Amino acid sequence: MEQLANQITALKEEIAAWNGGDAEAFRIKYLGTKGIVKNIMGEMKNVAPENKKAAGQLLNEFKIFTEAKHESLLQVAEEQSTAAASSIDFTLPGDNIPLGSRHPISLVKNKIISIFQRLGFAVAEGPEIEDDFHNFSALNLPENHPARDMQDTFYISQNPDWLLRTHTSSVQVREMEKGKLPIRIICPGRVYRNETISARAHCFFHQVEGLYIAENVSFADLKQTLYFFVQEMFGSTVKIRFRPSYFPFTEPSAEMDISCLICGGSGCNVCKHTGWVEILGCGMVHPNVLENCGIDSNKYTGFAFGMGIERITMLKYQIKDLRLFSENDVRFLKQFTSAV
Ligand code: 2NM
Repeated sequence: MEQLANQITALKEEIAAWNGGDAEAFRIKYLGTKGIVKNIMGEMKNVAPENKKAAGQLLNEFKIFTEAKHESLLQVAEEQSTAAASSIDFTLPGDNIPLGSRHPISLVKNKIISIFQRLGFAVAEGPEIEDDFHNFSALNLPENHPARDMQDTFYISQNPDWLLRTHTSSVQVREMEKGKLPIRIICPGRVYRNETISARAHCFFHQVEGLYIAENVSFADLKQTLYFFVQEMFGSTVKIRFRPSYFPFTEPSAEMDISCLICGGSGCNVCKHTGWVEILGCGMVHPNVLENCGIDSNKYTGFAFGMGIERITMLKYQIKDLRLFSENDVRFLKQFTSAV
């Protein structure tokens, strides 16, 4: 009993002398679940029965003493932090945060959108993870169709039916399925291909695809729409030409070229001395696609087109390497501060 009293007296001196401001360290050392107070409480079982009452009082009083010290340490800490806060001068000017600029892909994408919006096209968006039907089968690309080889992509191991979309046509399939006609939409977005990365290819890029479905839509409507687009995009002197091509989702299909912006058509490195550069693919929507999406192909016709935003941007700004778009080097990005 006397030993316990001496021990408590020594501890109280030690506690009274605690000057460290760290209230939490104090709590852990004395009041924690493995702390000194808890520990010394365990001594009760060694006290003789006639001394139990006195020892209990002593220990209780020690506990209250320790808790009061902890309380005062907390209060000191609180006062100090209030003092620190009130010493902040709110009238000082803030730090400058440099303003970024739009990515060239975004600038060109927004320009394309605004041109088509003036022709009455609405913007439609959809998921980047698609199922096989919306990305391939509905677009007249059934399983084992050889044209699927040109659009190898990344598959989701969780479900073999899921993949990263290879074009935004999948968004157009979703719009056609809704069954609300006529449809006049453009679909900007990121798409994926399983390609070896180089200056001219990447495993992802950005597209804008367009779709117009109504009664009596013709190839002449397609030509006029795209001619308006390139004049707005590249200037009124630009010329266009169409070359026959093949896409499974359109018939007939065509590739559209514009006269070379660099040499004006006389021949240079950019146009490989042909005077023309390819900018997009297009065609009349295949009747199978319309039917796959629940649209009566005897009543409705439509045109569609698709272009790579990177390609248009490279032409517009004379950018030679596709990889620059995704490296995020500020020295590259800050060159595109003004709107196109
Ligand atoms: C292209 C070229 C030609 C196209 C077709 C469709 C749909 F959904 F209507 F079938 N969407 N986009 C299309 C047509 C895309 O990209 C080079």
